[in-house]
Amino acid sequence: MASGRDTTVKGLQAKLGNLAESEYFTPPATKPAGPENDAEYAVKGLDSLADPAFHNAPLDITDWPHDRLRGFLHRMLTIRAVEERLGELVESGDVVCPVHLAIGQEAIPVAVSHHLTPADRVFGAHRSHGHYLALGGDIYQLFAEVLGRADGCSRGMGGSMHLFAPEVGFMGSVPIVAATVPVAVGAALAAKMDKGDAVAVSYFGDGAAEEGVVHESLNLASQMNLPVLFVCENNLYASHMDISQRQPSDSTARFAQANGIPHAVIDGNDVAGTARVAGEMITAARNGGGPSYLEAVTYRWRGHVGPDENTDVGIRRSTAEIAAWKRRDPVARLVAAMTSRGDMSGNEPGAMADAIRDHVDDCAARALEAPYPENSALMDLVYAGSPTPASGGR
Ligand SMILES: Cc1ncc(C[n+]2csc(CCOP(=O)(O)OP(=O)(O)O)c2C)c(N)n1
Ligand SMILES: [Mg+2]
Repeated sequence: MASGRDTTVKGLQAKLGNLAESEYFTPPATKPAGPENDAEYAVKGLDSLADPAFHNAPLDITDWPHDRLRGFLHRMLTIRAVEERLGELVESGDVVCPVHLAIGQEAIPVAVSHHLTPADRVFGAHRSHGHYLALGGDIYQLFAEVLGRADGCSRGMGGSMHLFAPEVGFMGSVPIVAATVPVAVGAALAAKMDKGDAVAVSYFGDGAAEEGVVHESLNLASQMNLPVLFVCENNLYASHMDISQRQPSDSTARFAQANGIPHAVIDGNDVAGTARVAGEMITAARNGGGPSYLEAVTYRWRGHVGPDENTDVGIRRSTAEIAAWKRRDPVARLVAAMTSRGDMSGNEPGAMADAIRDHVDDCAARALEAPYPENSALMDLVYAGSPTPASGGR
């Protein structure tokens, strides 16, 4: 390195960290005088929803029957067990594709999927294992996909960030940030033209909300009154930068407001509350009410990519912050509410988690033994007319 520049990944990450911590990304202590200081133009923030000291009590489950809540718990535990196992497989070197874990965010897709059927059209992005699993996507095929095996849900050609399970309504995830948002709007237009009651769902992050195409999509969906639910999983980070360094408000719902779309900003770690609001929005979309925007505030326990916690790259996340958010654990809060109402006895949640982990481990073990695709399959699935995973069998 004649120039003395450090171009290693660690070096570049250190540089990114320095830049991100520089004055350019430090929000002003007081906002400059201007229309944004007028009440009429006030930009609402997340307030206590972004503070893990709040919203960590047991959930309000008053209106929810026991078996529904058990179903929520089972799905959330499944997502967590799968992602923990995937993290181990990254650490052991068995998984070589980038893996973005959503441990801590499980409640949102479980709550939303509760109201969906396979006729609906759901789209995700780079952090979508939970979106796929919450709809009932096959666990073995997910492991096989992330391990690059021929049995994978995308035939082992896509890896963690290209999941596809049309049999449960999951129409695809794509890691180009925000790329599936307009595709979901197109699917909603198709659903409307079909004159049925199917809806589209678009999951995206707070970082994606900074992409221009999201704003075009919101505008079009509003103007055409399309049956689409925008679900912004606001985990307060895009890669290694906190939202306070990227946007003048930590809430993205103002973009829906600007486009005349009904919106709600909620605790995304409350599966019962999220399901209640998502249900109202999806029902409205099915009945011709057009689009809605659900901003669900949450936090990912692991780093941007891979199993570690990102306490040493980019904007370093403090261990205290991570620990505080773990006290807003969507799983533990549901368990606490169910046990205090008498829905579950002391050791039942643990037994359920153990049984799920056994099944997940079995799926992972089978996937590790599964064959890779043949080299001759490389050009399959590239052009229209080639066999698709849905039609070509698995
Ligand atoms: C168009 C585009 N720009 C940048 C990236 C790199 N990138 C991948 S994920 C990500 C952050 C996304 O943040 P957010 O939408 O909040 O989702 P999260 O990772 O928090 O779930 C970025 C910038 C990309 N994949 N695509
Ligand atoms: Mg984010």
